[in-house]
Amino acid sequence: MSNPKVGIIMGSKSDLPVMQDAADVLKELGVDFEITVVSAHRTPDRMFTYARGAAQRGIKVIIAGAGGAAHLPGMVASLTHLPVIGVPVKSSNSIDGWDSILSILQMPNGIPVATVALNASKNAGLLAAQILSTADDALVKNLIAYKNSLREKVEESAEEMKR
Ligand code: RP5
Repeated sequence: MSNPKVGIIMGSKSDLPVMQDAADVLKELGVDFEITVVSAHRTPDRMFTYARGAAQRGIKVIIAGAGGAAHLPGMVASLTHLPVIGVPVKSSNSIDGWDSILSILQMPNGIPVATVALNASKNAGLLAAQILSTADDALVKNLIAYKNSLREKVEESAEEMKR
């Protein structure tokens, strides 16, 4: 995309099936994003370059997903002033995902990562859009329409159950 405002990164291509939900909801809301693989452990130099350069390239929010010893969100947060949203990914060799959750959630004071639920990259995308909407009235309208669509679905379900 020409002018990405959200950077979606993940520790491995194997995280993509989970992280795709963030991309999909950003697309639905009309938010430009970029998406790539950055591994804290396998490509530390790439992680440094990405995190240090993101703000200068116009990125406003970073969504970082990783599984296992999921150090990517926290390390990226340590390298940039941008808000970082962490997505714990339940990888194939994980201990029910608790490894991913705790290694993203338990950040030291001073370096926050906004951690969403296990595999919940859709909420990460929505949260990124909500952060951007504080300075974007058009995006506010799209978010309100999105929330209205959720409400309508629940109301439709309630009506169906009456029948
Ligand atoms: C983490 O290890 C990745 O974020 C992924 O969730 C997990 C497994 O990676 P692969 O071995 O599938 O590349 O770094």
